[in-house]
Amino acid sequence: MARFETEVAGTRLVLVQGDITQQEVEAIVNAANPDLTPGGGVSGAIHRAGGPAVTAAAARIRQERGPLPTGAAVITPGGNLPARYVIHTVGPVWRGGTHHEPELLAQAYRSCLSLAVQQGLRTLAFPSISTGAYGYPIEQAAEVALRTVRDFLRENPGQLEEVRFVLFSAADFRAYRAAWARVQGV
Ligand code: AR6
Repeated sequence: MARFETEVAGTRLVLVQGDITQQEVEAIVNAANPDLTPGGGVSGAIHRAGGPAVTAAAARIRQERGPLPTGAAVITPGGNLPARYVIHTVGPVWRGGTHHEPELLAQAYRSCLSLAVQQGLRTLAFPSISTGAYGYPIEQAAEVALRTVRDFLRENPGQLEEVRFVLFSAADFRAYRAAWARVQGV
């Protein structure tokens, strides 16, 4: 499986092709819907693998706080996953790029990173948020994702040991690898 590793301000930044439900990190991120129901895509897979502990905790948060706004994040236990926690965030639905999609996507990544640091977590894995059912073009999403993570790591040096992007397909991995080359050039 394809893998790429670099370093940003003392944190390992890893791109890997794979299944996020199998990652041995402290927390994995879920590309959730505002109601925090299992749904399909990566969210369905995470709820299936994590089991009722994940789905029930997410339902409780939904009941207490209402729908999760786009760009926000909450944390639940990881249930049966190798990861101890799941951080659920809602990315933007792509509506042509003129509805603040880049800002909202960046906010989703930042919310997850901040929550992980707040909780004292050291290793975190992201899927490619918004690039499935929500339709965000992957080349653009990858660039926002990587620039946002790079900037956060520079602003919070030494807080995280590893941030990993787990890309489901070889094509998605290549898109992130190419986006990293563009982001680095800036
Ligand atoms: N591991 C890693 N990545 C995965 C996995 C997996 N096991 N499964 C799918 N992906 P999506 P979104 C990739 O649609 O666009 C849900 O129904 C997938 O190939 O899961 O943010 C929610 O309930 C794609 O590249 O998330 C929401 O309603 C990426 O994960 C909605 O979809 C994201 O695709 C959220 O849409």
